[in-house]
Amino acid sequence: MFKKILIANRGEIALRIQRACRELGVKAVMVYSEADRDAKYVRLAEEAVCIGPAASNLSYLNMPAIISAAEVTDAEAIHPGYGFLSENADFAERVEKSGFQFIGPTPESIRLMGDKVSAKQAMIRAGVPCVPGSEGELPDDPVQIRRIAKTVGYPVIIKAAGGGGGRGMRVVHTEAALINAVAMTKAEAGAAFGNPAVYMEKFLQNPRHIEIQVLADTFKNAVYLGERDCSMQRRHQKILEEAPAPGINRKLIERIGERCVTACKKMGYRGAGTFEFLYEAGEFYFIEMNTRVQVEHPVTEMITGIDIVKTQIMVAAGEKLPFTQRQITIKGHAIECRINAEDPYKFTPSPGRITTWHAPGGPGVRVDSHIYTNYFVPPNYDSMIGKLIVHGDTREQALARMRTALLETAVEGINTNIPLHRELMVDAKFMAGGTNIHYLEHWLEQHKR
Ligand code: MV4
Repeated sequence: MFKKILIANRGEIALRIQRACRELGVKAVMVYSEADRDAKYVRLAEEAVCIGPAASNLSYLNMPAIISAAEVTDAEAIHPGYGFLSENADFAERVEKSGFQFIGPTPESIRLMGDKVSAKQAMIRAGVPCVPGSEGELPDDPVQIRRIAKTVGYPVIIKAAGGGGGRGMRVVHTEAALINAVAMTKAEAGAAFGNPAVYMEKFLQNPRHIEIQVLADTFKNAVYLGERDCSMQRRHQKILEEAPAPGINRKLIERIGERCVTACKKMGYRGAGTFEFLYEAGEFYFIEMNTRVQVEHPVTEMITGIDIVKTQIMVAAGEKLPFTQRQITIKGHAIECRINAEDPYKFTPSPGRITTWHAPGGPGVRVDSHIYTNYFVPPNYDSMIGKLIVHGDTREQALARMRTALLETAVEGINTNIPLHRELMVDAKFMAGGTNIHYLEHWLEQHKR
């Protein structure tokens, strides 16, 4: 095992990774921006290095500053967390060229999955079901583009190869709008991602967003840890997640999970990964793969008892996965509410000083947060200040525990989205389970105030 690793992130995930390091007996070096000097995980760390001013570009995205911090502190590996540099293949490459272990997949895997066209082709080769569409990048010839769209059937969606997470896509309903939409998406993609390549898919109108968590080691072992339902979102920002996904046939999940494992083995995948699917009318369609630990990983940890962050570090250190697929069982139900410093209905950010913080507790309640009374939420970063995770034997018990946890939670001094979560936990349709990716936006429209 490593003696020391550097954590190249901030906020709750920096604390989460630090906790995993302590459990493993690994020393953690924290890096922080000037805005994060007073962070709890910086105080708790045996070592911490300031890597620049508040602006992310100059600190958490500053590759030379992070690699220098690893050099001066004699760290052996770098954990990138999520966001920032976590899915930057060039960073992973520079980390390894500088003699450090990148805690994540190889730069080649990150690059393969970062290009959504090559990712989809890899999945087709591995037998993972994908959304019907163009075979690879769209050609330039308008005649051929129209022919592909006719075969796929309208509506179609044009997506940038360099996009992902909802960036660089356009829905097309008619042949009349097709060629212009392709040109517009290509132009935007060229400007935003430096890659004008686009591809086409059948546009699914009312899907759920279901994702499969995988873990792989460097000995060609890979497992899946069941699925998460992340359909409750607004403008591509998830607000709550749960596992397992309500009402989906377990045999179908097993078949898809096994395909994901096959794909990992075929591409020599290492570490934690997430296969994102759209689920509609009883079928799964792969859309993208994330090559990092995700915000919502705790719901999977709660239902499997497996520590995903610890396992990421272990496989990066060259250890074998300490469990086989047969040893992985799903127990009960977990729900995560993301707590954001924002107006609960207008979603405008609400940075500032937290004057009161009371964390909830009790059976099956977990709080992943770096905040404390008197903590100042900086305006420079994502508004998420923590996550409330509950586990229960059944979904109903998990819902009841989340209602209690949200009731017990007190945050004063800033606005948070806790009132929205309290309403969703008693919403009849959410309680019934299985709401789709459009549900929250419709709900907000009907609950305008
Ligand atoms: C789609 C789709 C419908 N049909 N692809 C948005 C984020 C990116 N990961 C892919 N996205 C979508 N791709 C086809 N063929 C609808 C979405 C989509 C979406 C997907 C997951 C979660 C939330 C979403 C919100 C709007 C659109």
